[in-house]
Amino acid sequence: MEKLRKIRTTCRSCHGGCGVFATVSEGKVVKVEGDPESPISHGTLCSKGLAITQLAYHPDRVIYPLKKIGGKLSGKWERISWDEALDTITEKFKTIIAEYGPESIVVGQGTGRDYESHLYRFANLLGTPNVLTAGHMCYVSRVAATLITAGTLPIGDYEGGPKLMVLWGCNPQWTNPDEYKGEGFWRAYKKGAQLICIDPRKGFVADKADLWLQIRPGTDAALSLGFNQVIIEEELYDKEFVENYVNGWEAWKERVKEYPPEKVQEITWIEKDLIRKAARMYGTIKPALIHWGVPTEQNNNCANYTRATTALMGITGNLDVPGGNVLFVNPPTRTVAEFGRHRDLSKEQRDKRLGGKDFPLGARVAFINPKKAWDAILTGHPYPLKAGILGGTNPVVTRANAREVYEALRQIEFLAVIDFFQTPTTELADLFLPAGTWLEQNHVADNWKRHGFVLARQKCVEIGEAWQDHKIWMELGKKMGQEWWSTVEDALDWLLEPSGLNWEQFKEKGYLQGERVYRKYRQRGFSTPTKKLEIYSTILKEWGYDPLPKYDEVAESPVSKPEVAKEFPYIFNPGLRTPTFFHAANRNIPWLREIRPDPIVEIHPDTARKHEIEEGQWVYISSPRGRIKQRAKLNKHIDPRVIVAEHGWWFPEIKTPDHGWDISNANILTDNAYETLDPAIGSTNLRVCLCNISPCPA
Ligand SMILES: Nc1nc2c(c(=O)[nH]1)N[C@H]1C(S)=C(S)[C@@H](COP(=O)(O)OP(=O)(O)OC[C@H]3O[C@@H](n4cnc5c(=O)[nH]c(N)nc54)[C@H](O)[C@@H]3O)O[C@H]1N2
Ligand SMILES: Nc1nc2c(c(=O)[nH]1)N[C@H]1C(S)=C(S)[C@@H](COP(=O)(O)OP(=O)(O)OC[C@H]3O[C@@H](n4cnc5c(=O)[nH]c(N)nc54)[C@H](O)[C@@H]3O)O[C@H]1N2
Ligand code: SF4
Ligand SMILES: [Mo]
Repeated sequence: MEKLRKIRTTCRSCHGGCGVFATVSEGKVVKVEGDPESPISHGTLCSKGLAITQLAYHPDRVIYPLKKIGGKLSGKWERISWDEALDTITEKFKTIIAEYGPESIVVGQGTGRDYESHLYRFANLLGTPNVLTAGHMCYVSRVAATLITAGTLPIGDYEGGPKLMVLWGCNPQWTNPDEYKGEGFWRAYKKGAQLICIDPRKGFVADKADLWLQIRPGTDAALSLGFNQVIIEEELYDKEFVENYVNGWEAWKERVKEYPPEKVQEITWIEKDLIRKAARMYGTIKPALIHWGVPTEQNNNCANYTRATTALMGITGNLDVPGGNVLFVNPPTRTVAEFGRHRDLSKEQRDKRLGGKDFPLGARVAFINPKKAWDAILTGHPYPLKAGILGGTNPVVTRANAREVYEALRQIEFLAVIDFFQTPTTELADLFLPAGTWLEQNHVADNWKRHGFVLARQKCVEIGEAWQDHKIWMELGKKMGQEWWSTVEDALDWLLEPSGLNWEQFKEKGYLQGERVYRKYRQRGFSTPTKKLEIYSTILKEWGYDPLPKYDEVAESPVSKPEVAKEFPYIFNPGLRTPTFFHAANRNIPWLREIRPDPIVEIHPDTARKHEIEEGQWVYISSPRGRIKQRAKLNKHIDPRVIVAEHGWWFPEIKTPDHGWDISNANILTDNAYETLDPAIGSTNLRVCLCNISPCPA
C-alpha cells in the first residue's frame, strides 16, 4: 500500500486563502485539515473547506468534456475528448469573429476564483471587451470606487491592533470574504477591540457589538454621509490630514451639511442619537478600522457609499495606519492586469464595450453589467452577442431578474461552460468543460486580493479528465492562436518572476508577504490624479457625474415607489449567506445540505402573524417580477417591514434539466432595469426591492 502523503496547499471553497494539509492515499485525497502555520487562517478551516472531499469525489461530478447532441434542454449530453471540445469551440468562435467581430463573444465568470488573470488574458487576446463577472456589484466595484478616490482598496487591518472595529454590512464569521477570515476578526475582538455593527439584522456580530445600528437596507450611503457630517461638525477630524491630503475639503464640508442626523434618521430608520454616538466613537477611538461588506455595493449607491466611507477613513486619520484601513503593498508578482494583458485590447475594441459609455467606472475596471449582455443577446442592440464561454458561474440563479437571464442564455447561439456539476445554467449550454477543484491545481493563489499575500496552492491529485481552469483558458487560447506558455507551471514561473522565485521554489516556501509600510501618502501622495485623497473626484467630474458622494433613494422602495409599495409593502433583502453554501453551490453536498435542507425566509413574528404564517411553513414571496417559495423562520431580530431571504437556491436532486431553478430562486424577484443600477458602475440592486408574502396552501 502507498504511504500516506501530506501536501501543504491552500483552500478555495470560498474566496479562498486558508492553509490546508491534504492527506493523499492511493491517489485519493482522504482528509483535509488546517495548517497551523498559515498566516491567513492559523489552523482553522470552515465547513465548506472540510467538505471538499465530498465535492471532489461526488458521484454527479462531471469529469469528462461533454457535448450536447440534439439541441439545448431537449438534447442529450455525450462524452467527447478535450481535443474535440476545444476544436469545436475554436471553430465556432472563429466563424463568429469573421462575421460579427470578437466583441460578439462574451467571456464570463462568477465570483473571485483565482483564475481571472487567465480569463482576462484569453478575452483580451481574443479581442473582446465583453467580460462578464460578478465584479459590477461585488468587490471589483469597491476596487473601482476606491481606485479613483484613494488609489487602491483600503483593507481593515485586524492584525494591526484596532481599538474599534466597524463591521458595516458584513458577517465574516459566516462569509470569510475576499481578504478577510472571520478568525482575524475574532482574535481582534477577543483582544478587547470595541465593536460597532451596522446591519438590518441582529446576527452574530450585532449580538457582540457595543452599538448595533439597525439600518434600512440600501441606505448605507446616507448613514456614511451622516457620520461625516457629525465628525466634521464636531471637529473630530484629523486637521493635519485634511489640510494636506484631501482634494475638495471645503466642498465636502458643504456637501455633508445636507446630511444632519435628523435627516439621516428619516432615511435610514436609525435613531439620530445613535448615529451621533457611533460617529463620535469612530471619530475619537484610534486606531479604528471599517470592514464593509457586499450589501453596501449591491444597490444604486455603490460608488456613493464606498467613496463616502473612504472619506471617513481619511478624515479621521485611520487611512494607511496600523489597526486602521491599510493600503497594503502586494508581494512582487505580476498582477492580474499584467498577466491578463489589459493593455493589449485595442482602443477600437475597448470603445465597443457594452455599456462602456453608460457605466464608465465599471468600464475602467474592464467589466460589463449583465443587463447589457442579456439585451444584446435578446435584441441584437447595439450589436448581437452570438456566443459565450462562462466558467464558474450560475447566472440564472445568481443574477438579477433571473427569468430574463434564463431566456437570454437559452437564446444565445452557442454557449460553452466550465464547472464541476450540471446546473440550471450549464444545462443551457452546448459544451461542458470539466474543471478541477482546488485539490487539482497548481497556482499562485490570492494574487487578485489586496491583503499583501500570495499563497501556494499545490496539486494533490487528478480526477478523471478534469483540468484546472487555468489550463482550460490556456489550451483554448493556444487553439485560437494566442500567445501562452506550454504548461501551467511555466506560466506561474513568469507570474512569479519579479519575486526572484520560480514555481518550484515558491511552492516550497508556501507564501510571500508584501512589504509592510504605512502612511505611504506622506512620501508619494495617493495614486490619484491630484495625488490627494479625492473625496472630490476629478475623474467623476470629467465624466459628467457629481464629483462628491451623495445619497440617492433606493430605486425600488416605499419612498421611491409608493404605488408599487401598496401591493408589495415589504422590503425584500435577499442574499443572507449561510456557513454551508456558497451562493448557488453545495446544495448537493450531503454534509452541508443536511445542516440546511431548505431555503429559509426570515420574517418578523408580528409580520408573520398578520399573514397567518407559522414557523416552518412554506411561504410565497412575490415582487413585480414574479413569485417564489421558501420556508418561514420567525426572527424577532429583524425589522417587521423587512423580509430576509436566502439566494442561490435550486435543487440538484430534481433531475430534469431545469433542476427546479425557479421554485425558490430569490433572483426571480430582483430587478435589473437600467434606472435601478448604480449610474457610474452599473451595480445591480440584488439586496433591496419590494415584495409581499403569503402562506402557501397546505
Ligand atoms: N439576490 C442576491 N443575489 C446574489 C447575491 C446576493 O447577495 N443577493 N450575491 C451576489 C454575489 S456577491 C456574487 S459574487 C454572485 C456569485 O455568483 P456566481 O459566481 O455565479 O455563483 P456561485 O454559485 O458561486 O458559482 C456558480 C458555479 O461555479 C462553480 N464553481 C465553483 N468553483 C469553481 C471553480 O473553481 N471552477 C469552475 N469552473 N467552476 C467553479 C460551482 O460549481 C457553481 O455551479 O452572486 C450574486 N447573487
Ligand atoms: N458561506 C458563504 N460564504 C460566502 C459566500 C456565500 O455565498 N456563502 N459568498 C461570498 C461572496 S461572493 C461575498 S461577496 C461575500 C459577502 O460577505 P459579506 O460581505 O459578509 O456579506 P453578506 O453575508 O452578504 O451580508 C453581511 C451582512 O449584511 C447585512 N445586510 C443586508 N443588507 C444590508 C444593507 O443594506 N446594509 C447593511 N449595512 N447591511 C446589510 C446582512 O444582514 C448580513 O448580516 O461572502 C463570501 N463568502
Ligand atoms: S473560509 Fe474559505 S478558504 Fe477557509 S476553509 Fe472555508 S472555504 Fe476554505
Ligand atoms: Mo460576491
